[in-house]
Amino acid sequence: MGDLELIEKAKKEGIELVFDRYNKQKPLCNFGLNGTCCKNCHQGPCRIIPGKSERGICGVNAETIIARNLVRICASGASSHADHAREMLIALYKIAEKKHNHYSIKDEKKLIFLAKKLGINNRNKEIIAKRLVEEGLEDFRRQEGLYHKKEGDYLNWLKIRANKRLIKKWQRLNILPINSDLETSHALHQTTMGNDADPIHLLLTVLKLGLVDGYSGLVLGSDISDIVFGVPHLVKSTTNFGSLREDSINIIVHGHIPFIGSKIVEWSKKLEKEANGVGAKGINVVGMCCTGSELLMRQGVPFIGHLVQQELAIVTGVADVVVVDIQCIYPSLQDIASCYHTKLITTVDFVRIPGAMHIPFKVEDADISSKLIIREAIKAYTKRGTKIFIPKEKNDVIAGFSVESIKDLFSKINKNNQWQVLVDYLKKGKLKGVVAMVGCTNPKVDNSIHEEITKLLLKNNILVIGTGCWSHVAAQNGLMNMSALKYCGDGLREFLGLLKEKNRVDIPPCWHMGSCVDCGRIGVFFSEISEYLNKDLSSLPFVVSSPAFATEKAFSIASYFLAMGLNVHINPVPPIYGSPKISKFLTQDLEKVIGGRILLGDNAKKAVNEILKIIHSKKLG
Ligand code: BF8
Ligand code: SF4
Repeated sequence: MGDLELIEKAKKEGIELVFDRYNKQKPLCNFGLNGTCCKNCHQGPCRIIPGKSERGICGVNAETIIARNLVRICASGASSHADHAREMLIALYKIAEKKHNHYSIKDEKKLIFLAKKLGINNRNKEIIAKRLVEEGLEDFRRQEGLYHKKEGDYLNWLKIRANKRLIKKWQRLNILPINSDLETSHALHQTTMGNDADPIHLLLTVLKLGLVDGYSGLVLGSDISDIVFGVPHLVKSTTNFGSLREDSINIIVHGHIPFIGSKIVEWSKKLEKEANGVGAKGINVVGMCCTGSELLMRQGVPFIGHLVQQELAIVTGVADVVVVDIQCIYPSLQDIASCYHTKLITTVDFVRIPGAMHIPFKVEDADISSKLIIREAIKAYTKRGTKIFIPKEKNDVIAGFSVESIKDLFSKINKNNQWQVLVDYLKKGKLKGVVAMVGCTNPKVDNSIHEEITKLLLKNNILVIGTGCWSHVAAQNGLMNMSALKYCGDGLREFLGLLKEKNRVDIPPCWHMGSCVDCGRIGVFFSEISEYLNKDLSSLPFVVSSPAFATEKAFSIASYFLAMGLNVHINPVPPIYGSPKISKFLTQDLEKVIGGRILLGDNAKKAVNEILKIIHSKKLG
């Protein structure tokens, strides 16, 4: 797919890549891999060595260390998503204040839909938006329920977006979060030296943090971004490095929040003449990682690479600007950019990279910063070197499968009960289940595992939906266009054919639901079906797989799905192996507590076997 040629090119040019650094780190530390190291205080750091040092200096054992570490991973992941969502809320407030006209409320329908759920009634959309923001921000500051727990003292977004059956279950387990910031800070406190030493109690906190991640991060983030940028609908574009253009100025937008990217797309058209003035044919904006998905599904922008490909994009020699906001940005980008003409630009105050240019980006002066960034790209283009190689491969992609657009597709078959369309196919057994593919790529893993699992699922008549870096791998391998129908079993092909016929649009077998934050859409998708059927989510043939998870965020997303009662395949093995008790609890016993558990499987066949076992045990009808 061109990656190998680019890796070869980097080698020739003396450029160190993530894969080289991974090799230098080998062998990776076993204590870290097994979860049995603790540096939560300075009596240590401590490591658990069976038969030698079974306890840390404070007396804590392997189970507790592992459980505490998982809590900290989830607190970090959840706070990243919650910060993202808060950023969206603040931006919406500024937009509603109308003190600037850089952005507007694009999707009034979604605004009203959410406002109604929150009990907000007004005729003025700006007033509605501000009140909606206040309700969202309440999930970051509510203190009620701390001392005197009352009914309903938990996240507003969970109240309006979660499945009612699940809320009751979470209430029974006492894991309903009061407010996002409080829960993540509480989790850090809970896991300091001399605090919670009960591993099961700590693992329940992992589930609670999954709910924080889900409702004050993922679902909230996607909902607000829909209000500002519009609910995604089916859209066509391209993927792979072949979407870069030698004759044009290439701007790679990388990170997670769609504000910068959407403005750069807009201004790239307006400033085209300036680009022509330096001999470029035009300005080609492409997306990397989750920003790639955000821009793809709403503006049809090509998305060109996932986590471990970000450096390769610069190695092509045609990346004029790489502009980044938050999360999953390798600091090595600057080292590589400095070997070419590429300008790396950071935009968020708390994400700085030494050597990179910093152009602060605020929604209230988005146009100014966007123009500055584009003009930097125009300047950089004039300094392009000759070390250029753009892999030719380029695949078509169909994206934009929001819950709303999926229901629209179904409504052409059953106007009033949209979910019945999917349910009928599941009941008839023509579709065996739905699997959500999520998460990252990882240099530790052969990332073709994404593609292999996906193809096996399609062959087994499983509808595949998904987000994040999985979507890049799937799209780059042609699984998000019509050519992938050849991988589908007969039942799945019939289902997709029916949707195509009734809607008169191409429906590929893998449904791109968006960026990682859009895992919230997956949660809403599953929740709505479970509510429609009035059945526990854990009784339905739905599974989640994260075959190459890399980040803390990916683990907190997994906790969100686990808390919903879903079975979640996670690879590589999360840091749990240092305790047989914890491993057994998470991979077996958790099912009795919440309905789902962690599935392991380090290759596609093993993973799919595990997934199919679950799916076949949960037949509908
Ligand atoms: O949030 S899938 S490597 S890019 S964490 Fe990061 Fe993982 Fe990619 Fe987006 Ni998600
Ligand atoms: Fe060691 Fe306990 Fe301190 Fe952890 S909290 S570093 S196990 S003494």
